[in-house]
Amino acid sequence: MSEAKARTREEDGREDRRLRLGLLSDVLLETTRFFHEERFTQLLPVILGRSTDPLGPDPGSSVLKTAEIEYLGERFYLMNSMILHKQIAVRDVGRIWILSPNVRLERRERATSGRHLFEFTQADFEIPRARSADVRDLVERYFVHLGATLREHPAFPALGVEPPRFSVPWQACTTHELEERYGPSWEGPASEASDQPFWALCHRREFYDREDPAAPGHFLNYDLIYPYGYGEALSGAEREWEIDRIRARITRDGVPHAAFRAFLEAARDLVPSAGAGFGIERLVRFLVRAPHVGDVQLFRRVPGETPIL
Ligand code: ASN
Repeated sequence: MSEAKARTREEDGREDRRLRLGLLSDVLLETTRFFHEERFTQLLPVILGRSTDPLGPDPGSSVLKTAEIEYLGERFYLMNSMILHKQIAVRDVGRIWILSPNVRLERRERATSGRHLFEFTQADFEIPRARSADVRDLVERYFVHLGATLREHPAFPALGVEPPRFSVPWQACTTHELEERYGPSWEGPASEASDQPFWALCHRREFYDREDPAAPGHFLNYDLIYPYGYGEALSGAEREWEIDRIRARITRDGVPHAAFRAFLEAARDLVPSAGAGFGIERLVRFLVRAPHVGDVQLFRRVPGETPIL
């Protein structure tokens, strides 16, 4: 290949990235507008916490460890997610949302999944006294809002992709039904087989997702899965909010109590709530059909890749 052609391809890559980042910027604007119109209070994110999301047990999780630092004699964890802070915030403030930077030290092998990053931003929200169906309805309205407001965005024709058309309500299946149909690694094939996002209900997961008191062994949580093989978009749940149930779940999960001491102290009078979080980069990757989620970041954070800065 001649040098001129190589340069052109690099310039094309740069132009694609500029277009994707332009769309991402408008996704942030429309997300902010939506949550504001839905009467959520936006909080600023927390980056260092005395407790953070254990990200497990979850068969889908592949983090090597939780990053931590020592500062003035105190141990702080880098935020895996703000779920524990959200439970305090929903008690103290009410309906809240946050654009929350998360650090997840994913295994090197995750580089090729197309959708894992060691640093990303999620839109994370929580609603007092909400139930699973309320959150799923809100998320569907959010996607319809995005589809309507971004339909004419110039990035779509410039990148040669169709703007998304969302038709709601979306199908909801339990993970048990999905496993029966597609096997234990159902997410990829089920996503490939769909042309609209769909809900996957009832995952056995972290202690903060509520186990159905009427049906132990069943969980009042939900994932949203993108179609066309783009995989997980969002995860959320009704929450465990009674301190004794939280303690029992932490013990059952075998995660170290010491890492949650600060949370257990702060979590004495929680309120029932439900919420969810979705990755902004995964959302934009899906909208523009980018090969890798790192393609929508200016400073790529792909496991095992050395970032330019
Ligand atoms: N944000 C998710 C939730 O609300 C938790 C996570 O990111 N692990 O359930």
